Amino acid sequence: MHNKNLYMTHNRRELIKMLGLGGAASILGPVTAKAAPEARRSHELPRMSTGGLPPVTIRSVKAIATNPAGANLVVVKVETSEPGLYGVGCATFTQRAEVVVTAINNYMPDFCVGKDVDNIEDLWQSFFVSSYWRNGPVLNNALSGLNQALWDIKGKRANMPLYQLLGGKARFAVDCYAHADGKTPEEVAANTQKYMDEGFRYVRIQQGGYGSLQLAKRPDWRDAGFGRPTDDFMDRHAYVLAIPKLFETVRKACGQEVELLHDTHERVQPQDMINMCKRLEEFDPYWIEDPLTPENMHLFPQLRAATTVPFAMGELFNNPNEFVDYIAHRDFDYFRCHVSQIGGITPALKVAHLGEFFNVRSGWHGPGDVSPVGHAAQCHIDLAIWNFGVQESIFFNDLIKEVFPGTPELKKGYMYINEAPGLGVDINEKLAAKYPINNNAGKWTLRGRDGTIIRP
Ligand code: GCO
Ligand code: MG
Repeated sequence: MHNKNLYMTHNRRELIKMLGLGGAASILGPVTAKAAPEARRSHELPRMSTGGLPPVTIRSVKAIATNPAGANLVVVKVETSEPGLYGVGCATFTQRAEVVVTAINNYMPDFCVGKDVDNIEDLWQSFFVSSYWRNGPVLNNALSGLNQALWDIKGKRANMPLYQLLGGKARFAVDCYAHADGKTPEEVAANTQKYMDEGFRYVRIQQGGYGSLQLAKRPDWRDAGFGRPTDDFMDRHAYVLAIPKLFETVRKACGQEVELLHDTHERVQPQDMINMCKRLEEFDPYWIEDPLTPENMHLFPQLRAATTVPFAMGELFNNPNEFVDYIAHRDFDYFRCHVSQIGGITPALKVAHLGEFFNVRSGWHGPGDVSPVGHAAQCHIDLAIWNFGVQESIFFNDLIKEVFPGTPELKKGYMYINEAPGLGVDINEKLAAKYPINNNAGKWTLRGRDGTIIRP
């Protein structure tokens, strides 16, 4: 309800509906071209957009950062020359949120103000190369915020939910997985059963988070005073032996039907990965996630050839082109893009469509460090693409829903967006400002037995 009232007050669109497109253009043509004087620089001719109406141009671009539930979230708000018409987009890089805010506020207004909101691809391509050096996590997140906001505006101007512009629904709702954890396999099995009882068909199982750190004894480097007390220690051996037992216990307790996922989080040596996956095959995992670090991708064909376990890969990829070869060689079965890390909806659609030709399906990254705007964006894509796999989901608490009105709903393991125009999610700036971001988003310092850094 929130979105419909807000956006339907615009005289422009009602006038168009009343008069029908053609008539309006002839009436409004010359007058409105003057509507956005600041949009036109001296050497630019007046531009006419769809249906002969003057273009709606970008009036302002700004970052809104907030941390209402423990994760730094950043969204971009794009306001337009049409009063009350604006869009929001996710630009969340939680570990370096402040730098993304600077990139947005210091570089985007000058680049975007006055430009036609309709030309999403042109704005993506031009901002993408505007820094000459490109494809880093900071600038791609900033670009994603702009890009998602423009798609939001496009949907509002068309008065349609975004998935309609992407081709409509290919399924009735978005199947999601829940996260079951626990100190022991029995505890994880009990939590898995709980999610199954709530209606989830897919459950990701972890024993003590990533790398099962609680299984590790006190490492020698701590006694040697090496590293910091806050550094984590992972015993790879304990982990590689524990995960097959975890799957065995959960399968015995919860049955064969539930789809079980696991995230190795790039923490295991390639050879250990092969051995562990071979021992997991009998438990029919739905996917094993990020089995290799981005630095070890050249070993994927070897891993792939050694086991039948399905793989999901890529939340750490920033460059959308990084997916091309591996998808074309079918080295993995699910692409795990963090949509804002690769630059937003526009590149995500391209990765998804590429995947269809090689039967590689989606598994967009969707933890707590994706804002509800970002969750909605990938939900719209999930509804429209054919090669949908499964969607990572989180439970949004009431405060998050207040800060982000229109946040997608999770029911019986399905995610539902609301049918409002655009992305369907807004941000309450006043409330968001009450929860400032911080820069202690985890140091990710993980060490092996002798203190050697493990890439997390
Ligand atoms: C996942 C991810 C996350 C990341 C986190 C980093 O599969 O959901 O691995 O949990 O660790 O997004 O900030
Ligand atoms: Mg992951």
